[in-house]
Amino acid sequence: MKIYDRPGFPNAARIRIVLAEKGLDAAVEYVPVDLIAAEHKQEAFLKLNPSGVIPVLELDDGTFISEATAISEYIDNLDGNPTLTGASPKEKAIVHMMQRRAEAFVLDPVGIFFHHGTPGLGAALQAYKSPEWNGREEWALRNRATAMSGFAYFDEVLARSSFLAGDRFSIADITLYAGLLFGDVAGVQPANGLEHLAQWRGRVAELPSVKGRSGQNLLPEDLRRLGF
Ligand SMILES: N[C@@H](CCC(=O)N[C@@H](CS)C(=O)NCC(=O)O)C(=O)O
Repeated sequence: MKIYDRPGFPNAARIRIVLAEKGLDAAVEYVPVDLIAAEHKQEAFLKLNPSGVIPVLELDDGTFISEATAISEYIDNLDGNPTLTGASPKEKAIVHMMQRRAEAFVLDPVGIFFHHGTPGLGAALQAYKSPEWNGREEWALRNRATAMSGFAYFDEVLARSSFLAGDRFSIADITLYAGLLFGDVAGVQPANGLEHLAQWRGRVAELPSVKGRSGQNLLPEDLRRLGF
């Protein structure tokens, strides 16, 4: 299997955590995609994923699978013992629902704010993003507000259960965790006092599949090019 991604990007981190949870990191060859040079918007990459985003999984038979959730489901089911995407029909449905909420309430709006309300990944990629228009700033700020409400919503969920979909760590938690990492970079952070969310984040950060993984840090060369 090959994974096309870039270390340190939130959707790349989702897959890297799934692979670590399943003990499959060594089974994968990583192919770096230069997001800052907009490599993922060029024809060669668009043939792999017409959405023009990473991550993409390439199977040994040449099949390309994109969308972090689809890739996660594939990896989780490979050993016939899904632990991150639900085992029973009810668990699967609840994980799916909460995962989608984590995307829609936090990860996606943080991404919109990052790309449209900040300089994002720089000039080369900005050319592929939305043009300047009068409503752009308001749209970015609305998405930041959506993410802030999402943080509060998940704080309430986590007051009632250990993880987003119940007692078990799942891809829903991984998506929200990636959203929080992305939020740190984009300047969209939970309000003070969301204690359940903060405690959950601390617990997730300590998981062996998450803790100290270099794949969660942006490459130094990328940081330099972005002016950090
Ligand atoms: N819905 C996609 C989102 C993937 C995504 O947005 N990936 C980011 C990197 S974390 C990306 O490629 N961004 C580049 C861009 O937006 O041009 C998924 O679940 O895989």
